[in-house]
Amino acid sequence: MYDTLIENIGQLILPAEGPLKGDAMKQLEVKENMAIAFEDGKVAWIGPNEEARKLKANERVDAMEKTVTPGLVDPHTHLVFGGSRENELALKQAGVPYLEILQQGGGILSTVEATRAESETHLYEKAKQTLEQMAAHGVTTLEAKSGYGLEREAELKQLRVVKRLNEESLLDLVSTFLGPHAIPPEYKGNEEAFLDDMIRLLPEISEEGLAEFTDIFCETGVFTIEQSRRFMKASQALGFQTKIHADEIDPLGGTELAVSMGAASADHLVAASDEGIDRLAEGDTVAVLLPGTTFYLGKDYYANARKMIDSGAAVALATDFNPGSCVTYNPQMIMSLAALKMKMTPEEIWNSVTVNAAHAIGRGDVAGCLSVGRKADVVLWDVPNYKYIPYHYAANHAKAVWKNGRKVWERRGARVFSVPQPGQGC
Ligand code: IZC
Ligand code: ZN
Repeated sequence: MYDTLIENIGQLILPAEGPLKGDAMKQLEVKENMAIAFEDGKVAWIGPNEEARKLKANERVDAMEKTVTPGLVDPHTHLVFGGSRENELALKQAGVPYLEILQQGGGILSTVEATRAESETHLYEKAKQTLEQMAAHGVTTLEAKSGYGLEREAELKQLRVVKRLNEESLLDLVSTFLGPHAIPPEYKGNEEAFLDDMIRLLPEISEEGLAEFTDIFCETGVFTIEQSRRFMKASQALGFQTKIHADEIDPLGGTELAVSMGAASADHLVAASDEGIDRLAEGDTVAVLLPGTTFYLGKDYYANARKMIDSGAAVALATDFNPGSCVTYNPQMIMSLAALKMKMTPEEIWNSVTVNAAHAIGRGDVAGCLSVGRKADVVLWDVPNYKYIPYHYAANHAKAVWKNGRKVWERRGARVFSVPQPGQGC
């Protein structure tokens, strides 16, 4: 007797085990007329729909010939923060660049002020609501960064929120310490001392199990290549895996640095050099692309996903959900941008939000693929086929979402036709 059986699946999407590099990203196994069963939180059976009829299950779900995929993995989010930055929209409209807003003490630094001022409980409650929305959009595993504290207590506060969300929610969160995210005003002109402070936090973060990864914003006016290398080395010496915000705006060479340091991922890469892209193809670093950010910053040039994939790199996609440069937690929107702005194919896109996204956060063995024995992290989409989601943009196509075999979200239809009023009968 299975716990749950999803029958009558039109298309079941089964990404191959990864990480998938280059041409391997162009393949995607699509099986028609299928069924899938869960038991004890794991996938227990996958087979043709006609064989499912004789199986017994406590709950039977009719997929109505729609599409089923692994739960989405979002490998780059700034989930926990105080406040919001809608006032910066007018500055953006006036053409003030993102880095200039930051130099003026706004941008990341305004979120730092709001985050420092928030209680841990408030931050938790706010992030919890976002997490629920992420699940509603098909996300079952995600990465979450700190980086809006820029001082010991406020950084630890954010990391404790991520830890608690991981323990108390059904979703899996992977925690990243992004202490070197900006230079706080009190350290202006004293960047090395600030970096030293962030490095001094690493042992405590490691001992308390508050993060698995570290990250640094390597960008003009923020942290240099040399500072990034120093931080990554210090992180690795304590057993952290590393990530880097690299070559987002200016081509500093963060992509090359990431590969040479064996980073798990290099993220953004809009301005990555040809040399950097060649290095990605040779190395094990996953390129995490964030087209939602390019879109939101109003830029014309997107990361060169085509060249990366055609050269042999492993590409993943993420939302970059944050209050300043990408205010969406909907990976389905990112999938449309990947298709329209980066010319990625539907097969490449699905591999980028599942198997490769899982590898970018060290979860390739447990997330992003579906096979017997793996976690039952599954989404039933209200779409006829997998190509439909990038095509029909900015909607939420998720119909039901399971995490470890438990339904964490289900769409309830709007009541806009013939709503029976109490006492009126049906
Ligand atoms: O709050 O602006 N790029 N960090 C680096 C961000 C964007 C987040 C933000
Ligand atoms: Zn980011």
